[in-house]
Amino acid sequence: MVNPDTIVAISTAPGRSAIGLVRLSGPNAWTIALKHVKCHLKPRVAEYAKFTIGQEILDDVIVIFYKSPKTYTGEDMVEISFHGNPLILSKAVRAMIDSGARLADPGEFTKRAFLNGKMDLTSAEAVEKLIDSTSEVGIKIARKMMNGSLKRMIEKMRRELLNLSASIEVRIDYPDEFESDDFKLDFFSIKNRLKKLLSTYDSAKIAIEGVKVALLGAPNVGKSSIFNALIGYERTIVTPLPGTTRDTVEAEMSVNGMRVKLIDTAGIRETADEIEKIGVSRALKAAQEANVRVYIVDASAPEKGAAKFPVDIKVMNKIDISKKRFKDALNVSAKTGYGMEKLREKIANLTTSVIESMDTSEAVVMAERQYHLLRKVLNEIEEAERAQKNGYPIDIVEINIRKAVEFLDYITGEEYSDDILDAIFSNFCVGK
Ligand SMILES: Nc1nc2c(ncn2[C@@H]2O[C@H](COP(=O)(O)OP(=O)(O)OP(=O)(O)O)[C@@H](O)[C@H]2O)c(=O)[nH]1
Ligand SMILES: [Mg+2]
Repeated sequence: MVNPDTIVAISTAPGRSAIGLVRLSGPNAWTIALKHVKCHLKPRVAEYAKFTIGQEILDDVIVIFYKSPKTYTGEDMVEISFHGNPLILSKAVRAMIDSGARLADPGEFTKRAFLNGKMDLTSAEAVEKLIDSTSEVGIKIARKMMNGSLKRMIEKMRRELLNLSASIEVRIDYPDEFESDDFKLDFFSIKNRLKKLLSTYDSAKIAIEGVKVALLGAPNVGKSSIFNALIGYERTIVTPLPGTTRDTVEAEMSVNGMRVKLIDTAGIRETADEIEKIGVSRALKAAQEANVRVYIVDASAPEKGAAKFPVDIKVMNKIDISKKRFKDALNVSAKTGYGMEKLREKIANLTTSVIESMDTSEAVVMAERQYHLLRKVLNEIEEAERAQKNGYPIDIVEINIRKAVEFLDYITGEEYSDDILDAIFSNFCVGK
């Protein structure tokens, strides 16, 4: 282990709460804690104590000691629960730094868990996703990944690829014995599994990050009015002037316990205005990235022609000043509130179905890093397949297979570099 020092951090969320937890990990964790609490040192037993700094009592606490290697990080650890006042917690952390600990870097506890072989990189990434998840499905798949679902699948593919590579090598080493054999590697199954795995990424992302709902349409149709009505406060500016909203504006709302990111956009039209032009291109980008697209039309002056993107919900707004009702759309009025409950319901149904359509029975890809590496694995396999088809020598085919194995190893952390670890763990909070 490269990191023999002892780290300390507040592990609960910032702010006031009933309890605030401070964690220590490293060879001196117990010694440092014992400078501040008197305990009987029975591992894994919660003990009541007074946390002192010098002669002064800081707080009444509950302390648990954990003995290496059966701990989260694999090192000796101590967890101390204080009353959740940020002042108490930061004072306690400072006291333990004075006693020889170092403030932990973001994600350092989990990084140490990885370096000490307590978990592979996919499990470490799953910890972050589990904490960030905004839906029950997200929690479920993150838990599975934490328990090694993706790792097992990757290890199986790795074994298969190494077997292929071995069967090539034996032919390279003993060409005479295989002279007349019609050697063909079959990549079909592994390719399919990779494709299936890659296809889980989009829904997994939604399950973790929440559903993106974009409000789109021509200028002045009432997008911002509907946006404000849905989130329940005047977040964006509404005026009778077309082209009021210039940038995309985001706000969160909760739908059936899921986080929904609602996006107000600039009205889409041809314009010479430089600022508005950028706004329009951002609106089109939002349309592209959204999971649910709400297309809004002014019912009192409906424009001709269809939207330039697929529409999930069509809304006719300003129905209060329109003589007509529209059958193929939701008739609403942001002004009077008419139909708004129905719109809310429709958004809720669509967002729920986006997430519930997800197959949670198998391993899924949740992190962008994993996704990109798996794409590279697939590329190498396809390359190998092509090389074989074109009749290249088998040692050329093997190069691709070896590379595929290498990329698989990066996913699990069988192979890693400091840069990769930094990139992964710097996204974590301090104390994780
Ligand atoms: N009568 C009526 N007026 C509405 C309704 N919804 C919005 N308006 C009015 O329509 C005008 C434009 O509303 P906005 O919400 O700013 O429209 P927008 O689509 O965001 O417009 P841009 O940001 O310019 O693209 C404002 O004067 C609103 O008060 C409605 O349901 N009924
Ligand atoms: Mg607007």
